[in-house]
Amino acid sequence: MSDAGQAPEVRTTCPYCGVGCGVLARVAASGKVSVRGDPDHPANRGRLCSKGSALAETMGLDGRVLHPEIAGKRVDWDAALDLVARRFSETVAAHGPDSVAFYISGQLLTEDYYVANKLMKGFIGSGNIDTNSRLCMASSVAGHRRAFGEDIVPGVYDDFEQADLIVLVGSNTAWCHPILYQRMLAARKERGSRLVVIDPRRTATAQEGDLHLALDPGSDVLLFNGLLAHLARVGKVDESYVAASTSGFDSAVSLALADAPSVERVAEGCGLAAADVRLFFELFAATERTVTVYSQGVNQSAHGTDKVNAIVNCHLATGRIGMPGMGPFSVTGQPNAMGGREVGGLANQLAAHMSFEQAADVDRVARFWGAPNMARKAGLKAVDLFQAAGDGRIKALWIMGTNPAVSMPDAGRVRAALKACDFVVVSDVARTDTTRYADVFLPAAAWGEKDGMVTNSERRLSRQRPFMATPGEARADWRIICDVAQRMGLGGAFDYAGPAAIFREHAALSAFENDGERLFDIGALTTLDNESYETFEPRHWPARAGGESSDRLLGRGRFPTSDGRARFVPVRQEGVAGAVDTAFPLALNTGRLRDQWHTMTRTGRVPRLMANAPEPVVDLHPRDAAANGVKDGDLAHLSTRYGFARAKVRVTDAQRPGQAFLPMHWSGHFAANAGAGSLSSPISDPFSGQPELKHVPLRIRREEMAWSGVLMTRRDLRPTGFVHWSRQKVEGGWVYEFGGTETPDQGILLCRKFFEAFDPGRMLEYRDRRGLAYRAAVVDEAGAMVEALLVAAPGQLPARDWLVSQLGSRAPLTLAERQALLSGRAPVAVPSAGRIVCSCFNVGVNQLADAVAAGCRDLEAIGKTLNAGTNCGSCRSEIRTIIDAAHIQAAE
Ligand SMILES: Nc1nc2c(c(=O)[nH]1)N[C@H]1C(S)=C(S)[C@@H](COP(=O)(O)OP(=O)(O)OC[C@H]3O[C@@H](n4cnc5c(=O)[nH]c(N)nc54)[C@H](O)[C@@H]3O)O[C@H]1N2
Ligand SMILES: Nc1nc2c(c(=O)[nH]1)N[C@H]1C(S)=C(S)[C@@H](COP(=O)(O)OP(=O)(O)OC[C@H]3O[C@@H](n4cnc5c(=O)[nH]c(N)nc54)[C@H](O)[C@@H]3O)O[C@H]1N2
Ligand code: SF4
Ligand SMILES: [Mo]
Repeated sequence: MSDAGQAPEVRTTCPYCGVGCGVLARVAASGKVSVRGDPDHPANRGRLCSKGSALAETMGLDGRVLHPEIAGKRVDWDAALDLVARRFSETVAAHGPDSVAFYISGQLLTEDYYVANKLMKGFIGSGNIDTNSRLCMASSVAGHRRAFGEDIVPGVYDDFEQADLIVLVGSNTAWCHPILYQRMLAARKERGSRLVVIDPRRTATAQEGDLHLALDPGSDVLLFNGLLAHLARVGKVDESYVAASTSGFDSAVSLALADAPSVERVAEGCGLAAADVRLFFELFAATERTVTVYSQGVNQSAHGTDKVNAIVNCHLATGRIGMPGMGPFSVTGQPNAMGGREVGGLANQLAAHMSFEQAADVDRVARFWGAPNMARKAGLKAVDLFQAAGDGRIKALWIMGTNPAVSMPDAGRVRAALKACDFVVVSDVARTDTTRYADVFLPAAAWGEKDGMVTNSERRLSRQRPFMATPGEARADWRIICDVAQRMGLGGAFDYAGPAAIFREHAALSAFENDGERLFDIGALTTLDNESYETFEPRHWPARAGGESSDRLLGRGRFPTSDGRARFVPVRQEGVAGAVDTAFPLALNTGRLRDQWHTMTRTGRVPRLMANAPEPVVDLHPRDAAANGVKDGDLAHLSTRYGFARAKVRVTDAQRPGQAFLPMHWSGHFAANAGAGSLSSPISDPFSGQPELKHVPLRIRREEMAWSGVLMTRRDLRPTGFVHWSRQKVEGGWVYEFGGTETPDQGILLCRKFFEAFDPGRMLEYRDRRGLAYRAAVVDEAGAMVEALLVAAPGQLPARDWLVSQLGSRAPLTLAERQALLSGRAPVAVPSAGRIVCSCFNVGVNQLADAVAAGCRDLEAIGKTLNAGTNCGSCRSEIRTIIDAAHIQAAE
């Protein structure tokens, strides 16, 4: 009987991005996990992207921590929970509620989030609970509240299929919301809609666009002010809508006209061609069904809230909001970023879309919770919160489901703060750069084990359901939080039978004394019994008790402001935060790669997800590479006013002159010093507190390396003492790249330390006479290769594909192969696939180039020959680039 027949498939939701795709997961009797897209889930209708399709490969216990620890030593739950409760209680008693804080995450389920927020804001009595959504969504939340009076995303995903124009602003949708992007492309094919991409880089998304505006970093307000002024000039303002449903139009337009008086001035200020700007303005003006999608290029900015309002102003002026195919659309990043906003997880929000600014709201939440110590004012936002932990104002900090030692800007200072803080608790599923600073580690249940609700970008609630037993002593986050609350003497308010009970309370709070005042109302779900919670089908909010539920919001009706009108917010283009100067002449932008998720705790352990971008790389324009004396493949030293990092250089004209791009993903678990957070600036938006992660002045130089090495091993090692290392997961083990500034001799000595653990009888070694090259290998009892090490002058390392393949094969070596180990040459010619482009079918650049040379001229032909690009579609734009590059070469 096949594995597949043995266990039922469980319907759950992908734990990565905010698209919120439905997943069907199953564990076979053999323990093998399989996943596929849920054809009935409305977000993805059966499709998954590269990360979602590789979920089964992340389910092993590699890297998991399954027992509580105090000071790095295993303890039982009672000891850990008692200590956390005692230290938090004592600190509050001695120094007041504002001396403690929680820093939580959009990885948490709604129920976890709800109880964490209730504990801090209602019972400890402080607003000091903030979340990584501060780095992610805070500007959109602030912009929505300024314009609509409430944090509302008006649209739904169907709008992407019903629009005639989609404007993507600061969003690399092809890589970061791949299934939405596929839906947009499919719709474009069908209805001929246009795609405009506004991003300083030529991203995979921009490559497919009909128009790419590679604007100067941070100049979005000017562009959208220019658009508003243009709409006013050409009579495209919907006067009756503006009069009936909005306020503040005149002042917004006069400021826009002053800021952006002509297309030419906009073009000049944004670094764009006037013809392109005009084309965009005309398209927008002429197309009723327009959706403007935005994410981190807008939010992660010192002027992020103004960028959001500059965009929203244009939709209000045209009345294009909340109608089919129309509206501003902030796409969320994390799986439950939206759920976190519902429960009020940000330090300046209250639960259920209520706010600290309204005394009645504070009072209402306090009464609902029966809260004895209701917080009355907003708490510290992430950047300030870590600052306070560093200078002793926060004395006890509990971090859940996020890795701030890597992902916060000015991360060096955040690590120093974690070290300085008296008491740090970390709930995580794995060991991370942050858990190193934990006085107490609490092992949480992971995806596949945990049970609860998430909400995606289009306000659709879906269930995450367990399909595996929770291993070791790991516990669900909501339970850990309630366990601590109980030990703090708050038992009654935190005594839940399970997530369904917490969810019902959350639903009840949303409807409590809510007579249509707050659009976030899921009162209909207050009566979900355990069974209907179990079988819950994905649905949008609002879901009012007894009322009609709707999908789109804010269409031609009232807004949740005091006068029922939406507000235009007059905004002006400000200079970018931290201008470049002669000391730091480049601008560093940071963001995401196609196949990695954040700090790589899961995706970094999957060989096929590591294969597309195996090491940290900084992208530079050819002009800047030349001006700074670096070439393609060199190791570069990057520094900003906040810290430094090292990465390989890739020279590409996808970057504009003056700008560099470094992915945000590499933590200390994957490279020596490649963290973007160590370079990024903590300067934040004054309204949202969201830091400027997309722009920081940078200087770059070549790192003079004297030797380089590569270690292929089955072991999961954390090297120390190297100037540079990074590692890549492959089948059967890991490949470590090393580089050093010491003499080659010393480099060899450093690398040989890895082999001290092995019986010399199992080692084969070769050293060239001049002492510049060294090769060694270790075989096991069966004669299969366990480890191999190559050291040579930079650029002189022999090919390693064959050696790497030996880690996966584990077959005993023949005599010829043993000799080959040391010669560094494969015993038989192995055609190298090259860097992997299609991670679903493991197809590399070399194979693609061969196929193009053999006559494949389009994606379809490539798909037929190699399968590449036919599953998740995430690689299609890269394949197109390879085809186009071959054409250009052929034409020359
Ligand atoms: N593969 C993958 N997907 C993910 C994630 C992941 O880690 N990996 N994370 C998820 C999360 S939490 C999030 S928040 C989303 C983020 O999704 P995105 O926002 O799409 O991702 P980023 O790469 O951070 O940034 C988007 C783009 O903003 C551009 N940009 C920089 N400065 C400016 C500017 O001044 N103006 C404009 N218009 N654009 C600018 C950058 O060049 C970049 O291409 O992705 C989600 N999806
Ligand atoms: N320079 C730069 N920095 C950035 C960004 C950028 O573009 N540039 N983007 C920012 C953005 S938008 C975001 S969202 C952040 C993301 O940054 P982080 O939140 O730090 O990223 P993750 O790696 O997702 O961290 C999640 C952690 O939670 C753990 N975890 C997973 N599931 C669970 C669970 O169920 N319970 C518990 N307790 N733990 C769990 C994982 O093991 C992991 O350690 O990074 C931000 N930082
Ligand atoms: S687009 Fe990919 S990462 Fe995002 S939810 Fe869907 S499968 Fe998961
Ligand atoms: Mo995010």
